[in-house]
Amino acid sequence: MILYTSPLACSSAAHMVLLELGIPHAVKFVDIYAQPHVVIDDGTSFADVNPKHAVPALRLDSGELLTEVGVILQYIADLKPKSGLLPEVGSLARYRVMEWLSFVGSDVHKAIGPLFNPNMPQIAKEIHRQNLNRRLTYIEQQLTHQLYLTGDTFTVADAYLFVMIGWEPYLKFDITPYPNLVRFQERVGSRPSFVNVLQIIDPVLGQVSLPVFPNTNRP
Ligand SMILES: N[C@@H](CCC(=O)N[C@@H](CS)C(=O)NCC(=O)O)C(=O)O
Repeated sequence: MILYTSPLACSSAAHMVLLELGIPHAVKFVDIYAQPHVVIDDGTSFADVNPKHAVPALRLDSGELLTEVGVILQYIADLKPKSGLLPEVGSLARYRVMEWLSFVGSDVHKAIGPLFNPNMPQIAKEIHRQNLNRRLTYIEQQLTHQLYLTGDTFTVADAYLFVMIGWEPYLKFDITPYPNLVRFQERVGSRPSFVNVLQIIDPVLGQVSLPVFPNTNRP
């Protein structure tokens, strides 16, 4: 299978989980900061791969394309059902992970995403930051008595949240008021799968346009 991903993007969670589970795969990097988005190694149009124009996209061995972070994470985890990254089908524990995937996807990810837009008025960014802080406060409470979102076991939902809060230094939202979240970030960031993702994306970082990420572009 082939994972279409972009350095530092939400798709890094899928990349991390593929590595975590040791699932054979190829990676194609997409410059989502170029308009239109291009697949870096061959310069082809990413729209021809995914008409939604977004990473992650997973090309399955059957040739079909799977999209949407939360679904791709579940698909990958289900390839190694005993890994514990996603509880078994039908269990309440699985619905808990899906509940978090949905919350991180719709409430956290989409509160942060607009902060990347250099044309977004400050007042609108402030509203998004307030919404984000409300959600981070909830997560902080959740992490008071447990190591991960659903308990003391790392799941795909943790990988997704981890990548989201990794955007913090670039986007001028601050997680230091949330000590449990900071510890969560340290804990997940020390997993070999994440260290491995960083090593793999390092040479690619210079090849993407990254117009919004650098601190100089902070709002
Ligand atoms: N609904 C999609 C959204 C994914 C998404 O927002 N991807 C961002 C990177 S984190 C992207 O590719 N943005 C480029 C674009 O939308 O043009 C999902 O859940 O996978």
